[in-house]
Amino acid sequence: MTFASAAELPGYVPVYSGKVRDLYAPLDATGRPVEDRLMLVASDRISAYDYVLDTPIPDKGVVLTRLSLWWFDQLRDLVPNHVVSTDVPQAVAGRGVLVRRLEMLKVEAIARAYLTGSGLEEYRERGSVCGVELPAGLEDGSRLPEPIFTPTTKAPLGEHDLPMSAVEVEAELGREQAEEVSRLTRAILSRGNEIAGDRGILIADTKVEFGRAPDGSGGLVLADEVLTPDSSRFWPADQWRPGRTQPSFDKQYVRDWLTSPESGWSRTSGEAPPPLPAHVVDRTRAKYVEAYERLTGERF
Ligand code: PZK
Repeated sequence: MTFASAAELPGYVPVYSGKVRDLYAPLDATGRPVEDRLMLVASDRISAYDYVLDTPIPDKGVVLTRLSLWWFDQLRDLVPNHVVSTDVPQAVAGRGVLVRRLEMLKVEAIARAYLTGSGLEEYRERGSVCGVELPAGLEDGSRLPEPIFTPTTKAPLGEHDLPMSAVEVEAELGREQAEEVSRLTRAILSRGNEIAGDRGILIADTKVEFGRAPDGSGGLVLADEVLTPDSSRFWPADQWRPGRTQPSFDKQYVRDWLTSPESGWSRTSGEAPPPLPAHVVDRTRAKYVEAYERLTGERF
């Protein structure tokens, strides 16, 4: 399923469909879109190796929505957020959130606390990441001395985001706001790791999105989802061992099965991955629930 049909969501019109989440505009009593609100809906879809898989993970949308709402609370003293209400239609109960419609910044705000992925590649080529000089001798999974800001462009769906230099971010946002986005993004990841570290999860990096009120009043507002395993790399703290690819807290069973002979699939085949077997779905669902329960201390 790609899009909950309009028939299932009376009073809302689809605005945009992402890989695993959808955006709707609420309609007023006269059938016109309410211009200052949106509804964000997290689906049970899961992506791996750049594909959205055919097999949903039951409750993933609800778990990640509840986790994001919990984080917004934990971050309230750092930055205001876009959440208005969780009073949404039954069809998206628990995974839909009504939010303030903002003017979104054209920058993907990424912070990294551990070195991996494209940050590691850049470090190996240049000894720095996004203009930040780093100590020698770091390896895949090394903890950075402090979180660094590594912004990217927002590429259209299906394309990959590209790194942005400090000069490009300043050209887009102005110096003051660029500095504020960098400071807040790093502070969000620091706070995330202060909380998660005690609970057995490392947050290697995270992507957040900021907006501002369309009338120009007020400052930056934290939008989208925050510090979920979809927007961040979660690693199990007890398996952290720099010098190798770290296991993913949530997606490791999916990746292991897809790349195993049992799946019959090859990453390089260009073909879509096969449906997941029930045991992989069950164990993956359990990892999302475990992340939620460990972090929040609440039963799902
Ligand atoms: C907004 N996205 C990304 C999220 C998707 C796509 N508060 C807001 N105001 C205006 N625009 C957005 C938001 C938020 N959040 C977010 N694109 C626009 C996105 C979820 C599902 F399909």
